[in-house]
Amino acid sequence: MASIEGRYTNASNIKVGIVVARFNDLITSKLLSGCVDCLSRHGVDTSDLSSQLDIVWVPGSLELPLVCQTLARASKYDVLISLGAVIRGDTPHFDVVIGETSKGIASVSRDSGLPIIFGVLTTDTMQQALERAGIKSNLGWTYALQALEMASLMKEINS
Ligand code: INI
Repeated sequence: MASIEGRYTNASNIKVGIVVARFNDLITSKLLSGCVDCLSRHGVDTSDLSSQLDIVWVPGSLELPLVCQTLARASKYDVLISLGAVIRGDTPHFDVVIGETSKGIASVSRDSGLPIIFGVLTTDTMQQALERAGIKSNLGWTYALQALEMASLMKEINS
């Protein structure tokens, strides 16, 4: 029997791409800083000259799938993290934005075989989003941990 699982160590040899939406930048920039902090504390070089981390900004969550697909096709990354914030109170087409974004990212991940962490916060209010982006905890940290685990797991399975 093989028991296979991802590890959080050896992060110094993985390449991470983060795609982050500017829409609701107050939230997404906090998710991004939580993400980068977690990656850095696990050994990923997050300096400006790093060859381990690229950060790509897009206008809104609806653009995340296309840019994730483009990065996946570049075959440079072990894992991608998509970051966005869709807040129900602020948009009548909330369901369209979150539905298309989540389906798009899942489809790119399956089609490319590259793990893509779904870090798009979906909340009813800005207050709830703020609580998940730093006031209480920062889910950006959790998304980065999940990215490290999945990058490691896929390497293990494919080795
Ligand atoms: N994009 C978001 O990331 N979050 C939102 O809540 C949102 N709202 O409210 O509409 C949003 N819209 C922009 C959308 O993602 C695209 O950038 C835009 O439609 C251009 O294609």
